[in-house]
Amino acid sequence: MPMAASKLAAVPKGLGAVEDAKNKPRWGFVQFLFLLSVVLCVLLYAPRVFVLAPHGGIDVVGFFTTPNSSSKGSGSPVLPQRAVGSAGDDDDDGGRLFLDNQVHSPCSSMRNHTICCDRSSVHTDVCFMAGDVRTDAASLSLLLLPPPRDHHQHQAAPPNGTSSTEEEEERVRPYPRKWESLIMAKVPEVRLRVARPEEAAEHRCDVRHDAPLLVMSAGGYTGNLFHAFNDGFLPSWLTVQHLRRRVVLGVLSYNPWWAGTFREIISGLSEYHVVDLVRDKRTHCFPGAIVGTRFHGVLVVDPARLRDNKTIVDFHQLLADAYETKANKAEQQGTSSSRPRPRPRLGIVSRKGTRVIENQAAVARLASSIGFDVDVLETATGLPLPAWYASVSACDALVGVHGADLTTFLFLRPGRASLAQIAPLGVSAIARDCFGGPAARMGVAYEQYEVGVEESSLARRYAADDVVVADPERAKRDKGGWGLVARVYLGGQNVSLDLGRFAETLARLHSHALRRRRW
Ligand SMILES: *[C@@H]1O[C@H](CO)[C@@H](O)[C@H](O)[C@H]1NC(C)=O
Ligand SMILES: *[C@@H]1O[C@H](CO)[C@@H](O)[C@H](O)[C@H]1NC(C)=O
Ligand SMILES: *[C@@H]1O[C@H](CO)[C@@H](O)[C@H](O)[C@H]1NC(C)=O
Ligand SMILES: *[C@@H]1O[C@H](CO)[C@@H](O)[C@H](O)[C@H]1NC(C)=O
Ligand SMILES: CC(=O)N[C@H]1CO[C@H](CO)[C@@H](O)[C@@H]1O
Repeated sequence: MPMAASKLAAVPKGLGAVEDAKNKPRWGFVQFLFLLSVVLCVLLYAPRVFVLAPHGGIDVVGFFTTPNSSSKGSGSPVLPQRAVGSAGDDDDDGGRLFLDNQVHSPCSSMRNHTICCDRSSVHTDVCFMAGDVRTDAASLSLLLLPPPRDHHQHQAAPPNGTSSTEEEEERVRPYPRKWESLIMAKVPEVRLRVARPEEAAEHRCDVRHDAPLLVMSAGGYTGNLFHAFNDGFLPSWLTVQHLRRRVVLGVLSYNPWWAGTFREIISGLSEYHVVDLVRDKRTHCFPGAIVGTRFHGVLVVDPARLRDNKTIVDFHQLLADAYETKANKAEQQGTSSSRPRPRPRLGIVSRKGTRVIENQAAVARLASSIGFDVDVLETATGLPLPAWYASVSACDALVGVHGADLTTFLFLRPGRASLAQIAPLGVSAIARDCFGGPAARMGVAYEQYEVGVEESSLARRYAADDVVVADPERAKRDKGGWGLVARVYLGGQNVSLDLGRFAETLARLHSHALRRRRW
């Protein structure tokens, strides 16, 4: 049910997080503002499935992936790869490892047989282990075994980041919402330490992997589509895309729902079977490990922070590669030659319960009269993601009221498609931050349709001079703050669009589609 509308019932959890933060004096004002803008996405997309109770008995679940699909230069069986620029010029035991793809990270030049943690981000902690890494399921630990004695030499600590000695243990909760203590408390803590040489005997490898491990969480708010991407897959991709699928996903809060719903994306990140780190009691051995994921902002990829300058368009390409079957590729090519030019296609994201477009049928007829083929995409039907991908990627334009389902803008074709987000009263800024900016950065033409008082169902409930409808910004400041947003603006508002005004938006989307079509 990934597309399901957010459930109001779960909202108080997110709210609690905000109010906690507000009452604690240790939070500075700037941090508070920052929290407001980001925490709101939690309010909006309060999860439908918090952490699914997994059905027992599954140790390791395999995903079929195409063999040999990742390009690989050398014949070396072992990743991490050496850093491209320095390969060969540093041929000793402590050659540079390329686990960390982030520029200016204290860990980007870490040496073999060390642990390095980058805790500099307010969003996330990420630790790296280079060398002989072994799992210890009983203590949810990763052990770094020291190198064989004849190679042993003193390893210099990397600049900045912390480097463990044998006495220290690093602890990480691998989920990029470090600032939000309520949800972080539900993410298991993974322990990392350097083992003593004699411990090797108690931790013999049951399963040897020739690719490094990424420890990530399938829990947190992942039951909700926005969070599945914003907190889960996009951060994971940021962290390991440079390894080109030669990375093993070690998953916490593993559950079959997650594995099934996101099967294709999981295969796009890794060519190996997923390891359920909590339930799989075997000792797995890796040539390195990354614990935790990077975070660049709400649905943001910052190319300047990645050594290979990747962008959100590259993430879109992962989705396209994951979901585009040969059949629908052929079909898309077929349209150009064999059929008459079709009308541009408009998808209307259709919610249930709240933030409903009450005159949706009239809007669909209007769009058709303007020249679109209209596809109404119902969000509450439990349609699998590949089917969503097929529908949305076929659209030249997408319209919908603000909500987690609009995360599917990631499926639109960059450089060609457009998105018009309908922002109900009181959620204009949230709409822009959560999807508007991200869509524009992906090369999707973006327009935000601000709902007027007369188009909002709140006009039926509040007098025209009531501050709730007359001045939502002031109402949020003066009356009930974010509780008001969750209860009234998000949870208690439908819209009925002014067809005259919305026609102008549709006309712009239509002419954009005509300008961008290839044939
Ligand atoms: C995959 O690679 C192996 C060795 O690199 C090779 O023997 C095998 O034929 C390849 N399989 C495919 C399907 O290309
Ligand atoms: C790191 O050390 C291990 C164990 O000594 C060795 O097998 C591996 O090749 C080293 N990795 C690199 C990239 O040098
Ligand atoms: C990334 O961008 C920087 C600065 O524009 C450039 O110097 C570098 O060559 C680029 N790297 C790659 C892999 O494209
Ligand atoms: C919004 O529309 C839905 C579906 O028609 C309805 O169930 C709900 O009560 C409406 N909400 C408001 C606040 O009018
Ligand atoms: C945060 C921090 O400690 N930054 C230091 C990282 O290392 C460089 C030099 O290696 C210092 O200049 C920074 O102050």
